[in-house]
Amino acid sequence: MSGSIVKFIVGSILLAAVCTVLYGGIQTGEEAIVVQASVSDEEPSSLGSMNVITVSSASATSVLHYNDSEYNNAPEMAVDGDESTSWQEGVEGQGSGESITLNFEKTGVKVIACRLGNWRDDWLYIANCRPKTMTLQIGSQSFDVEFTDAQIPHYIVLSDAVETDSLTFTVNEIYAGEDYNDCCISELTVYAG
Ligand SMILES: [Ca+2]
Repeated sequence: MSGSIVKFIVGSILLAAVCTVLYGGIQTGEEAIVVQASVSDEEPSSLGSMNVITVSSASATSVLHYNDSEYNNAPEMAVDGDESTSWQEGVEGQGSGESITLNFEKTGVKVIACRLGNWRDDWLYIANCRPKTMTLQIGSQSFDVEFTDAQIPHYIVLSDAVETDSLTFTVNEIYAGEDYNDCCISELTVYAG
C-alpha cells in the first residue's frame, strides 16, 4: 500500500470522526428546547387575548368521598369553572404525593391559573390544606413551582407554549389546614398561547 493511500484512508477516518462529533453536537443542541416556568400573583397582561383550553377529562390519585351528595370532591370539580367546588384528595395525611391530571385536545399551553385550596368560603380556605409547592409535569418537562398562601389566582407562566394534550400536578408541600387534613384545589384554568 502506498503512502498516499494510507494518508487518504487515515484522513477519511479522521474526517468522519470530526463530522460525527459535530453532527452529534448540533443534534443535541436542537433537542434541548428549554422552557422556563415562573409563578406570578399578578395576572399576565396577555391573558385577555388567550383562549381557555376546554378540559375533556380529569383524574386524580385519590378523592375524598363524603356521604353528603352536596359535596362532590371529584377531580372534575377543579375544572368546572366554579370557584366554590374543589378536588379534595382522600388519603391519610395532608395530601403530599397526590396528583391530578387534566386531559384536553393537543394544543400549546402557555399559562395555568391555579386557585388553590377550598374557596367555598373564607373559613373553609383556612380550615383545609392548600398546596404550597407542586410539581407540574407537562410535555417532556417537569417544573417545581411554589405558591404564596394568598386566596388569589396564582399564574404559572411558561416561557414558550408547550404542545401537549395533558398535564399533571403533584402536591409536594402544603400550608396546613386549621381543622382538616384534606388538600384542595378549587380551580385550574389552562390557557393556550
Ligand atoms: Ca371548581
